[in-house]
Amino acid sequence: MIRFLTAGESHGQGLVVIVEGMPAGLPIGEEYIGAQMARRQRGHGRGGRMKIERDWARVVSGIRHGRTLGSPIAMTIENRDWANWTQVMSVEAVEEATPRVTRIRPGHADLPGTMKYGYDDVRDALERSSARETAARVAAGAVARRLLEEFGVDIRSHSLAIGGVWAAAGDMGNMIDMDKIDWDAVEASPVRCADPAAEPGMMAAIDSAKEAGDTVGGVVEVVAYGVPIGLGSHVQWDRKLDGRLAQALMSINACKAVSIGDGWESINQRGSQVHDVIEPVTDPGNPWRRKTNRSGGTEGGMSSGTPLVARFAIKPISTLVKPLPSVDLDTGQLVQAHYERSDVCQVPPAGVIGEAMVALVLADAFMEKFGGDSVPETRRNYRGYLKTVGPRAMTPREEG
Ligand code: EPS
Repeated sequence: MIRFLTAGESHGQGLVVIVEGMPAGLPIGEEYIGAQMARRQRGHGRGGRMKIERDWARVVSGIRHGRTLGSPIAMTIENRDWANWTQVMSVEAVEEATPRVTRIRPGHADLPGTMKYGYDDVRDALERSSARETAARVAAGAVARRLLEEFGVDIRSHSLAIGGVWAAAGDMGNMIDMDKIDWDAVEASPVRCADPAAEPGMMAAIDSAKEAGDTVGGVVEVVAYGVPIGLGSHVQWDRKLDGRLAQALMSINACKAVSIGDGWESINQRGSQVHDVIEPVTDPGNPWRRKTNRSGGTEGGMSSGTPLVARFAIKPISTLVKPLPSVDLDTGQLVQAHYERSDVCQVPPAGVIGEAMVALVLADAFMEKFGGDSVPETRRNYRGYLKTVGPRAMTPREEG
């Protein structure tokens, strides 16, 4: 079982993450994790904070001489901005009065968080609910990604839509031809878009929202290639891989919808148009090929062996330069919502965060299926299993 926990407030000293359950002997280091974290910091529509931060996960435990030990991997990520917040975010009680946030932002955790925890300062809710926390998830996800790489799993993402501008390939009802995506171009794109024709429109949508003191959302697609057949399970609701992916992606800040494969598009079609025909097996080493991948790589709550395709929607960020009318926490009277420096669009970083969450779910399902306390042991189990997944007449199986 691979699990992780994060800690940290947006303007506190930093973030902390512990990843547990990684097998021993996995080659990894801070450079590898840092490269993933740098990807999260980029993107058109990011605000001033990303100019301050140089996100780097310092490994405190669990890795020795460039290899995992099998023990919990603990990492810390410094908030450089902390230097500007030492009084406001002081751990110890402070003498001088700290200005309180009382103007509630609709759409953020401000109101329910403040009511639930009995706070008198909205900052006590907004600090932890900030998307700053996703830096820690990307650090954890990098470790999971490194494990999956050892087994040929490659996880990518791209922006399908931003501010109402859709990538042509993302036309609802048509699955993208994954083989045609130039992933290097996606990495170079300021909006992480695979369609160069849509990129200027997406950037313009961000720019015009910024000019208007507003924000925009969009849709991200995460693709995982090389996922073996049979991760997850059909036998219990909480073991279903698609359900676990949906929970993980929905937990990303500002995420409002998740779909797998054709998802919402499939409701307008007949069954014969929706399911992926299985082709006759000519190569037992590469069985169960499909003509299409409308299912997005899961059937019955398990991976089906085709690329895993998950989409998720990110709403426009709720912190607005031109704030919505709201109410004051103390008086209940009409005020303008609080404005605190923020981003105009979180869709490009959301792709990197989505990859991290998919990696963590897949790595967990992978270790559940193959087990092992060291990478060689996991590899033996993995290879042994793959020998059994062809057509029964072509795949001799060991006697029980
Ligand atoms: C973020 C850090 C935050 C925001 C953003 C994401 O830093 P600050 O509040 O100091 O600008 O830029 O958070 C949000 C969009 C949000 O709604 O909370 C980061 O590290 O990604």
